[in-house]
Amino acid sequence: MPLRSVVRPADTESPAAAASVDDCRLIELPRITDPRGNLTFVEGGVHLPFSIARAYYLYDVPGGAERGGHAHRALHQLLIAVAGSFEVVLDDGRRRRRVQLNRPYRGLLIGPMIWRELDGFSSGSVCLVLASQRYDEADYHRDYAAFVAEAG
Ligand code: T46
Repeated sequence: MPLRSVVRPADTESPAAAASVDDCRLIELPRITDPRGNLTFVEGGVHLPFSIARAYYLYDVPGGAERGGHAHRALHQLLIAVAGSFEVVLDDGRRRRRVQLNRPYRGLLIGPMIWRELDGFSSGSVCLVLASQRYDEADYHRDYAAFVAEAG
């Protein structure tokens, strides 16, 4: 999967059925290296193709646990392993691909109508998520069969 540091605006016009796992891309974020410790920053609309409406993070994830297991109808998100590592399975209803996140300066951009499952969390890992919209349960597809029917 290619790394890209230049973002293009999120496509909010295309029908959801056009979503593909190939549209999920890794973004390289700025890194300010310093003997005191490194710093990475993210600006919505600059490093991300959307404005940031919400941030949340997963932490204290027990070994063997799985998160996700759903898709979003309209939400765009950037996932970053700000500590440790984990893996993300991406599924557009036709194909699946697995991506490992293990750098705090690299994010995985996931658009609407992509089923995601997170597993393989290392001890002490933290998954930071920057999202384009505030939390809305109505935006979730939590039933895989219904998701595939709509995605297909
Ligand atoms: C995603 C993966 C990576 C809220 O109240 N506000 C929020 O912003 C979020 C994200 C969740 N919640 C509540 C909803 C549930 O009662 O927290 C509970 C756990 O949520 P969920 O089971 O959806 O958590 P994950 O880790 O399976 O999924 C989350 C996101 O929901 C999802 O968008 O892509 O992280």
